Amino acid sequence: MVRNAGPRVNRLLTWLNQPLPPPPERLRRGPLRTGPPTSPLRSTRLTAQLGLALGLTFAVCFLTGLFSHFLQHPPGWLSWPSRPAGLYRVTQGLHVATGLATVPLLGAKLWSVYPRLFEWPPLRSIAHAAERAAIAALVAAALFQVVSGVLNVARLYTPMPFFFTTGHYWVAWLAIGAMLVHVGVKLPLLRSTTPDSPGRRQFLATIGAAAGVITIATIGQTVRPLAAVSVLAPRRPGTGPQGLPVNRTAAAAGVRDAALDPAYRLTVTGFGRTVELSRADLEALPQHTAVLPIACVEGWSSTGVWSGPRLRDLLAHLGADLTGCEAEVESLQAGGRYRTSIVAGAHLHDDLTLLALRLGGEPLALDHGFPARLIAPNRPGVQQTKWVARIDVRRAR
Ligand SMILES: Nc1nc2c(c(=O)[nH]1)N[C@H]1C(S)=C(S)[C@@H](COP(=O)(O)O)O[C@H]1N2
Ligand SMILES: [Mo]
Repeated sequence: MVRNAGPRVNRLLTWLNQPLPPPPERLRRGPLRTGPPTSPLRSTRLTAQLGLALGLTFAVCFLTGLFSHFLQHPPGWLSWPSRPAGLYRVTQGLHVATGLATVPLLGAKLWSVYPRLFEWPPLRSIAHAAERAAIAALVAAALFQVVSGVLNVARLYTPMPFFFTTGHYWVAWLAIGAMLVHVGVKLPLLRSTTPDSPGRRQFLATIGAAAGVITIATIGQTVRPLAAVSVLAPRRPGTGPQGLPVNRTAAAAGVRDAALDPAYRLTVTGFGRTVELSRADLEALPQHTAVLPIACVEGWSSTGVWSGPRLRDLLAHLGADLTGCEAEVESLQAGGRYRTSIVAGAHLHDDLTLLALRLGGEPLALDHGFPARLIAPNRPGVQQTKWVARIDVRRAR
């Protein structure tokens, strides 16, 4: 077997590299004949250095994105720590910031290589066709990630005929896989000795400045001291009712009447028992204060001073041992993707996990989840359920 492998591999390589017949000459029109307008700025070195920067932003985006995905869809075997309390705020802020800084880098990189689209003949051999197909997949996946991410931050869902989270997650694997192959093939070019382009440094400085401007114009959505200069940030810390931005209002969620109804009761169930508590009952429990951010997956975050009973004290009403349990927190909302969330593991027992009744010392604003909302450390905003109506405790799967 092994002895025969050499000749076989050679035969395969010969087959892959045999010249393909050129396509008919009449297809060779426009830029396929003349090539696109050229620029002396392009060079292998420029393309390689842009590639290095993109490799870095992609890696940070991919890892922080995986973290966000697994916090939101925890596999059964994995239990996330609830501390550091602000960890998710940092990782998701980085995810969105590096994603946005990718926009000018990717644009410059594509500009630096696009004349190759007009190579003739377009496919020289099967090996050449495979290489071009791999690059096409990488470009498509990278553009998809950047465009869908920006649309999500801008909350423009109409152009996306798929569920953003699922599409963005699976295409991330495609992008990172294609990128690793591409890096493997092109790594030697980083040390390339081909002639450099004269304006490379200035061009890189301009692209770097563009990335810097985008970062400063948006990072204030999570870094409060920069909020004033972040003119492109869709949400800013410190704004909105009680100094906190609102993601979905009570009116949009269709819960206004139910939330303001004096007959409101929180239902806590589990282990065959059910307890009903009015807002006055909740206020009579020992109150605790937690300084915690809402850290939205869209990249904005803002700290609040929350107070209310601890979730674990509330569940103690069921009179059962909570070890190995999870709680499903349900809102008054009739539908919608974020009407429920699960609290499990360290989060269930954490001192800072509250059923908040107050924000900044005042009763919660209706849009922040009155009469009661969940707030827990190191957790994405989508899981900080507002307008809580019911908590179901059960053994974790
Ligand atoms: N019931 C319910 N709770 C919810 C949501 C929702 O749509 N319905 N949105 C979530 C999202 S995506 C975020 S970022 C936070 C925002 O909380 P805030 O509006 O109080 O800032 O609430 C979360 N809680
Ligand atoms: Mo969110």
